[in-house]
Amino acid sequence: MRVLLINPRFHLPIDTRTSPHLGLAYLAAVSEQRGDEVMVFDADVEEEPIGETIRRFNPDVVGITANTPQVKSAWRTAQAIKAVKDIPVILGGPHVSVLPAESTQRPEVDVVVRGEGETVWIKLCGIIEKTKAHKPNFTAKDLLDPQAALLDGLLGITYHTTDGKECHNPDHPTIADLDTLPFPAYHFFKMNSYTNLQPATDAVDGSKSFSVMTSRGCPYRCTFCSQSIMPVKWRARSPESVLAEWKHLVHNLGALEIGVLDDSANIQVDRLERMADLFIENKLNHVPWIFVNGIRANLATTELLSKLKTAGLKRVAFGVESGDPDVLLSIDKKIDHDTIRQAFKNAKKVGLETMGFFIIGLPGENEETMENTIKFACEVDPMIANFSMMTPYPGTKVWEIVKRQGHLLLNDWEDYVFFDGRARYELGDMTAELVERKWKEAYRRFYLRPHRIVQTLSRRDFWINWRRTFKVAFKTIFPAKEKTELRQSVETVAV
Ligand code: B12
Ligand code: SF4
Repeated sequence: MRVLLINPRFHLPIDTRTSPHLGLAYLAAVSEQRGDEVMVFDADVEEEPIGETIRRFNPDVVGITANTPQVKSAWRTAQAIKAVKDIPVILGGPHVSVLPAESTQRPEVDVVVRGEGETVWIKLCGIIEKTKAHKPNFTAKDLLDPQAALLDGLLGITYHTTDGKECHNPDHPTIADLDTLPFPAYHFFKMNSYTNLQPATDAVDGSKSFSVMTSRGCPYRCTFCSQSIMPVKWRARSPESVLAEWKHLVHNLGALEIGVLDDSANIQVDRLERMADLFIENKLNHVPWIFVNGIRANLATTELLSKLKTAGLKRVAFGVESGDPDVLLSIDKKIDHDTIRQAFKNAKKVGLETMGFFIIGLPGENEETMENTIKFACEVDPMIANFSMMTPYPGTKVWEIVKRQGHLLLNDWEDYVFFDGRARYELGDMTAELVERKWKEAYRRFYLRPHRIVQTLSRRDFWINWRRTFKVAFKTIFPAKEKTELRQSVETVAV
């Protein structure tokens, strides 16, 4: 079968980086393994209108990924496809996994695959292929025909039959052994069109920068986190499987940096230690790698971090979220500030770069708690501090709290991003004005401290990326007057 996988276009309010979509890379790999002819259409880097691609490639089935701000673009893409050819259009990804029926009740969407996608996708493609073989004039409608009941037994999907009945089949079990998955199929992506995901090294472009997932899921349930796609059960690949992928990336694809995307990479410390040993034994530790997401601070010992550094780790991130003890307790992060302080100290002691994630505007916040977060960020002083404006994604506890007690200021999925400087809701005394002011203040106060400015200006990658960095900063955090002054002073230094 000809299979088309799509990442629909979505522009964040700031100029972010573009990297190949790992979920689609896995789906492309399992489709290829099944014997399908695969094409990936990443609208972020494609020039051709989707209708043209459909005419040219003539797929038998289309899969579209959708997180919350992308879902409307996914629907528009599905409409454009259906206008050319009535083929099955399948949606998957974080947003539609939580609100599947919202999509399947639309005529342009046939089926939603909920959660981890590989197994269900393959089974669904098998059903479509088999039906097509017996029915030369097959259309997407045949798949949803209640008489034919083709999808009745397929777990993990939601669809509306042609007579309008919503079918929400039970969840599909997760993949028990992640080592059985093929490596992500990057050869279907236009690798030269990407930037690196989160720069670990200077001036490396997307064709040499790769993402790896060594485990899936997270045993925690922080109230703000959209953990809908992957279940509570944490599953890890064996160190040997990760090593094999690492070798493939370095030796076959020429990787110059690697980002580990796990939600909770260090749940099993001995697994990470074994991985580190293997990287060292196999002389792969010259390639720098980073933890893109936070690792658990309570398990970040000096011994572990030091071994990981020898294995090539360059940067480690910790999800701090709040500097206020009560707010930290309320979000179920199950960590305390002393543990976080110690983790940053350990990382700095062994010479790792550090990154901290902070949130402004969690439920229960007021000026004082936000102030505590800014102060704590300055105290632990990571090399990169990322302050997110709290955005309540569907399926999270915060979403429920805001719906019940607050006043949501958003009514368009395309606004569900956290970098555009606008508050997403008001709750009790927490007004939009307060959240927006403190969010901007957080960036200004953290990055405009004198020692911080000196540190930033002395980094080579800052000078390589300074135009982009300033464009982002101007667009997001600085008021007009400061923008002009800052631009003038930096441009004077830069020329
Ligand atoms: C890396 C990452 C990014 C990268 C994206 C890189 C890329 N091109 O993919 C960057 C930094 C750019 C990014 C940005 C954003 N991200 Co992000 N990101 C992640 C992260 C950490 C890993 C994604 C990943 O690779 N997962 C591993 C793969 C295997 O899983 P997957 O992509 O979900 O795909 C699987 C299933 O979902 C399913 N599936 C997915 N698509 C499809 C399609 C079909 C047809 C089928 C059948 C199945 C299927 O099958 C796949 C294989 O099992 C996730 C957290 C997480 N654990 O997933 C957050 C996450 C996806 N991001 C999230 C958010 C909120 C964002 C932003 C909106 C944040 C912002 N800035 O405002 C933006 C949106 C950007 C955009 N343009 O749309 C949320 C999404 C919540 C939601 N309801 O939408 C997540 C879940 C984090 C969280 N826990 O809250 N992100
Ligand atoms: S924020 Fe991190 S620790 Fe908390 S639920 Fe999400 S992935 Fe797990």
